Amino acid sequence: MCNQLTVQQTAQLLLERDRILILSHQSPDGDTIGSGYALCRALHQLGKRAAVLCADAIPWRMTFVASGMKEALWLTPEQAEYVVAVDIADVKLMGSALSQYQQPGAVDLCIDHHPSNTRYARDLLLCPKEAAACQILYDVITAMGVSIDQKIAQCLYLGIATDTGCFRYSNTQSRSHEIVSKLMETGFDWYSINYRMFELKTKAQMDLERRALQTLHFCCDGKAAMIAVTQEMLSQSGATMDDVEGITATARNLEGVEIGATLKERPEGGFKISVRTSESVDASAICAVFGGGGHIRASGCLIREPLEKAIRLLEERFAAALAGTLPVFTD
Ligand SMILES: [Mn+2]
Repeated sequence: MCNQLTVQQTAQLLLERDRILILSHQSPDGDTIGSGYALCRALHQLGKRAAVLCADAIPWRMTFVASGMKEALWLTPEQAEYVVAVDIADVKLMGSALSQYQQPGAVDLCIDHHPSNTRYARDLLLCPKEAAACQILYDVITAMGVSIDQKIAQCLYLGIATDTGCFRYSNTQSRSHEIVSKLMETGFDWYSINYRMFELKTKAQMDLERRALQTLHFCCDGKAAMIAVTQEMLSQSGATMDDVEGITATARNLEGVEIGATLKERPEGGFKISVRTSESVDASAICAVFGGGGHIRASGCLIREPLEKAIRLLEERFAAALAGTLPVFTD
């Protein structure tokens, strides 16, 4: 049984609780981390004990969210009496390290913006129209009567900037700018967050990009482009697969290209394929052929074949997709 709550009810519920454990999803992004730490800081400001728990460490670009936390108010997972999940659409996304919170009834409250939320929590504040979970957290924290200081502001900003691609993606709302305008009144340092999140590259990352870009390869009369990232490139550059996040967009954003794909080699073999397409091509239909799926403009799948074979299979599918002869799967 899942109760749908309003912002006011959610704020009221949190005000009545103490010893609150906040969960973020695995491979954390700025929105789940920003939501978690903003809420945690707001609860600390009210004198409540609270902590954030995530299966993975906070990525180094985002570690500022945890600076100067009130350690006396932090708690261990065992001390928790109330569990809140933020920006987590499905319990599976918590990661196997947090399997105990994936049992039915383990999560008391979920605050999320994914339309695909599986309603696993007892109480749910789901606002699928919001560009970022941090936009919902802004409302909840304000409704709790907490005054938003610079530390909370930078957490909320991190989430909104992350999920809107620094206010460039089509999901960016006037409300995103309105909230950020309020946050900026606190005088927090937004420039350094933008710099760390959207501009700064490590040398290893640059080296990996250089190696990967050498594999850039066009097909279908220049209407499709592919880039491969192999395990060898990772070890040669000292980078990780997270460091090539932007490269799929690079292939798709080339002039005249309607299908951009990256082939990322897995340590256990085979390739994880990410496909991005223009309006005229269905990325999920391309990936469905290989047992994958996702969104209409951005999808993924797995191909358990050597690189050359994987490229050949993709080329065939891309040609069919561009010709409009791809079979359409309904699920
Ligand atoms: Mn999000």
